[in-house]
Amino acid sequence: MTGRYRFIPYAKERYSEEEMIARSRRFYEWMDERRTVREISSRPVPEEILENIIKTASTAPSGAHLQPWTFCLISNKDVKHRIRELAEKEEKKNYGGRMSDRWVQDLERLETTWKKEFLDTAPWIIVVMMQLHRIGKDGEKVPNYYVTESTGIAVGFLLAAIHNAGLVTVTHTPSPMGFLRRTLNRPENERPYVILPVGYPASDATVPDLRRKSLEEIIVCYE
Ligand code: IYR
Repeated sequence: MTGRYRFIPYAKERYSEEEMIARSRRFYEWMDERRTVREISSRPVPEEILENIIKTASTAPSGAHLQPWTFCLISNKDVKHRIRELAEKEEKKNYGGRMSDRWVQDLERLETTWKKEFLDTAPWIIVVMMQLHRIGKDGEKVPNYYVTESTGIAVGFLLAAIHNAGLVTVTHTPSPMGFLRRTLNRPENERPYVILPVGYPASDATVPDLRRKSLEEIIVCYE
């Protein structure tokens, strides 16, 4: 690796306590409006928005700051359709017996199926790849660290950025996802992490009227 980083001051006090309370509440209320949407409009979305969203994701922390991720940004209709065909082929097998009865039963109330129309309709698809290792000067494997965790955090940032832009997505994880590396012609050190179709919600899109766990259900206080 190259030399050490230069360290720069960061201890700026940004907000008063009151502002912090208001901002944290407003951010929570805004994030609480985010929903997974499976019906996505074909209405075009400017590429610049997608670039900003991806730049935001890449501000995530990562193991040893190695940023072990690649975002494949797809608008090509044929590539999207190919991904749909291959994803549906796997999902048909998953819903048709590869997932446990309990799993299918747990998904029933969300009404998900093997059909993934959003892979054709969404103007953009982001396929997030994690870089399992780096490739050294002589082609040798050089390790990355906490690759799954780092990429997961970046995807969290990505979801927040998509919502912030006023767009919607669904975290789609057909299993297995190996076909993506071949279809997108990615190197062997990359492994698909998730597929995110991005766009406006379709005009007739609906979402389940679900509830989130209350604070009491998710928090344990040690005061
Ligand atoms: N990967 C499949 C199945 C699926 C699994 C879970 I857990 C979900 O929360 C939703 C779907 C699919 O994408 O349909």
